[in-house]
Amino acid sequence: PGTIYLKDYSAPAFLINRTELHFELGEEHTIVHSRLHLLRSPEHAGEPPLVLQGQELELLEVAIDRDVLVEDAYSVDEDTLVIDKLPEQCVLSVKTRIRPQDNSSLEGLYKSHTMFCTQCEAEGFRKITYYLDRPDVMSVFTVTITADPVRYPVLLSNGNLLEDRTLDDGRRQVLWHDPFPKPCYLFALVAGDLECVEDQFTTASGREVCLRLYVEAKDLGKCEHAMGSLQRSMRWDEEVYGRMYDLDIFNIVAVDDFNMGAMENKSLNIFNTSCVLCDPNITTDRGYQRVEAIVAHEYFHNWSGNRVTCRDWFQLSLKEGFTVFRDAEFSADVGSRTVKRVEDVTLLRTAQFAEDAGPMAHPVRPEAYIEINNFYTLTVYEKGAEVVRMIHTLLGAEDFRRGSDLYFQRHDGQAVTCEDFVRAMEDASGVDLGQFRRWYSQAGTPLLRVRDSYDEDAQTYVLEVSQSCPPTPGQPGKQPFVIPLAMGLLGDAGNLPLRLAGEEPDAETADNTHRVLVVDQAQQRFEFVGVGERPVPSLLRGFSAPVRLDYPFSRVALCQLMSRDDDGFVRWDSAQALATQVIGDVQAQLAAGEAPQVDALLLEACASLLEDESLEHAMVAEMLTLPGENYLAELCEEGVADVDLIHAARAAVQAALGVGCRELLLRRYQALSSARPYVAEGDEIGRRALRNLCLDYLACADAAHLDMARAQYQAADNLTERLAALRCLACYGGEGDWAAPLQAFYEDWQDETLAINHWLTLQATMPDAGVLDRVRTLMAHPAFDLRNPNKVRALVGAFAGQNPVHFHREDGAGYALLGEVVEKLNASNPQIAARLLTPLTRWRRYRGRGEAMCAELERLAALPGLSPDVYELVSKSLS
Ligand code: B3K
Ligand code: ZN
Repeated sequence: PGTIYLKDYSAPAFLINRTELHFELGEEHTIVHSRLHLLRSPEHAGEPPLVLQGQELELLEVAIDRDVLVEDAYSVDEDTLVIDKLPEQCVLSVKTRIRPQDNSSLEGLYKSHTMFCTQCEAEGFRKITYYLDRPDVMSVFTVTITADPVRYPVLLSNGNLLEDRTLDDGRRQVLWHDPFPKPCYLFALVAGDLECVEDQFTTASGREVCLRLYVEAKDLGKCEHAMGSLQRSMRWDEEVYGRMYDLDIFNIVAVDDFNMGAMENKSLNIFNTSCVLCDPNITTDRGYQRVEAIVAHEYFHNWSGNRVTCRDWFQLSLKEGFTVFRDAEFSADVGSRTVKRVEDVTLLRTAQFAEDAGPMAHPVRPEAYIEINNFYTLTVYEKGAEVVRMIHTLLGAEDFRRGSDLYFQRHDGQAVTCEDFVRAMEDASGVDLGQFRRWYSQAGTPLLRVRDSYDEDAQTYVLEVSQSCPPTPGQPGKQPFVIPLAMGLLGDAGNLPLRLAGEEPDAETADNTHRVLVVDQAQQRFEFVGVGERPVPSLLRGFSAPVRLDYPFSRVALCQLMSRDDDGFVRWDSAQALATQVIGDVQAQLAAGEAPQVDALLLEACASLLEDESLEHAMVAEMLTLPGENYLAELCEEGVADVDLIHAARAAVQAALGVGCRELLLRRYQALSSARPYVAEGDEIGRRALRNLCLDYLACADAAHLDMARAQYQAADNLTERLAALRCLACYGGEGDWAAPLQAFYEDWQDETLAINHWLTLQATMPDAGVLDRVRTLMAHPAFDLRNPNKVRALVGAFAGQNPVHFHREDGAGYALLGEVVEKLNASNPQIAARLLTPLTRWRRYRGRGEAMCAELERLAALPGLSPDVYELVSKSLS
């Protein structure tokens, strides 16, 4: 497979003003008839040939302006249809036959159970018909669908329904028209036996929008939360970004077999059922929040993605980074801002930092790819969102909004670049983002080293800040980034006023206890004056930049920040840092064969958190949650992470805290119980999170507390409490404790595939020695299906990603299991195969495991018929 480079971009030689598609949906095959209204681009001199992309298509007929072409007037191969000597303007008709029922890649037009649906981003449209399958070709689509009315009572596409009639042969035909020009990746079609929930939304301009959520009849009762989320997002985008919805209809369709979370097709979003359906018995609290965030994310794409789209796929973060930032702010506004930030930073530091330090590291705007599907990454999405957040921080909310208004106004209806976005921000604010642009072109996580000194006589406090960034593939050296460093200084009685040397002391700075230092050189010095006492620095407040911070915090300082800093994120982060240090102590003790000794400071800190009734429950739960094993591994140097030691040390610390805080945990657990029926809203979610965390500590500390878990399981009226209880039994009990409840859970919920997926994950992430065999057994269970990505992720993905001790078994059996599944999926669903493979790409991290991990990668590399998706990951990991 070849590499595609950003530097090779050239504008399309043809435009497609209008696209007419006609689908004859059938049980054996589907006929697609397209009429493309082509125009040679005025910018292109000469008579370039028309090169259309197409894959797995059976070409039946080609015609130009109604003249059917003879076979030597065009050429076809596996990937293209090439036509020479086209007139400057013409209508090209192409008839193809496709087989959606055999399409297991879940890209293009395919079948999920009995329904037809599409997924075109990034390059799935070429599996539907020959086309200029690139995002900078925008066209007005008109779509007719004919189908059996009994099997497919619902027939949907983008835009407005213009016609609906029964043909002479009894088939039904509908006609959809989308007035907004769009790239083909936003095209969608759905045909199935679905029911819908309907509601409405009135835009600020008075437009009445009909909102419909299409699901299988059995799921009609699970739509309320998504519908409410949609309405909240529509309102939020009007209020915060001034963006209004632009059609009279907005549809969401839920599909069981889907490669990712959801897709923002114009006015016809298609969702993985797991990201839209909600019910207390099948959805966790986290799940409710995830649904709200994803519904918002896809809705927000209507402007950041659809009205203004990407010129090419290297610009993917233009729509994804911006939209993730938008959905994160939405979640922060409708829920708890600090908790949302903590969750996002945890993901970023655990998984994106690992990506940025591994063989697939790439800039937010990549420069080369083999398979674009491999670049829907945490870097493009999450780090891309951090880059937009930094622009927001540097410009301030008002200028950022001006920049966003200018961007939408300037580029409405266009396919543009990250550069266009940054320029709009600059033009609207007057802030020079020249050097800031390096965040788009340089890969790797910068390291921010901070050292300080205090001069009591001079009353000055100096921060010496230096930045560096490790080499990444193809980028040995890096230039300094622009790093907004939000900070404050904590004194004995609270935050100190901040004044830099050279600044006038005035009334305004007197109560200025928070500021953003702009770090833009390799080394920099910030001198604060009038500092009356040696402060504890509160650094990187709100995680103001996606960097690793290196400052030698004492444990006492961490405890102060934890209990008293103004910034909720810093309070949480200090708790994490303290726990990380203590787990590090225990690792060293265990490695030396000594008994673990848990620093009393951590115990005291946890105890005071448990005693503090004034703190938000969710926040206490976050602060008491020990850093995860993957994060701890991520903090290690290459070749050093020892999964067994990390696991043992973390577990020992958790048990010690459970023992040490037993009374407080018990008291809090009881006090947090509630007789009220389940609601998935903020305070209640926080209450359950903290209560479940208390239970987890108690059960970890002493198996006698498993009775509480059993009681909780029995009493629970929701999945969140049921799963937390089951997890305690499964992690801290023996087979006698978990076997029967696991079986009972299956019997109770076997008809709810989304609940059963949690059941699969739980069993794949258990710590017992039998887990690998259990995963194998479950792969043959009726609840599993290799064709369904949710199930693959729930079982195999969870085992490889969330059970480090057993995935990294010394005998290599974990790697072999993953390799086998990747090999199977390589043929049927390459996108999922490549995703699943990710844990193996981290082979440089782990002590004593690199060789075995590489051996599995090499075995895969040598397989015949490797998809470009898997080939790219395997070859880049090994190089
Ligand atoms: N834009 C889609 C992702 C498409 C992934 C294609 N491999 C969903 C989203 O980010 O909103
Ligand atoms: Zn997106």
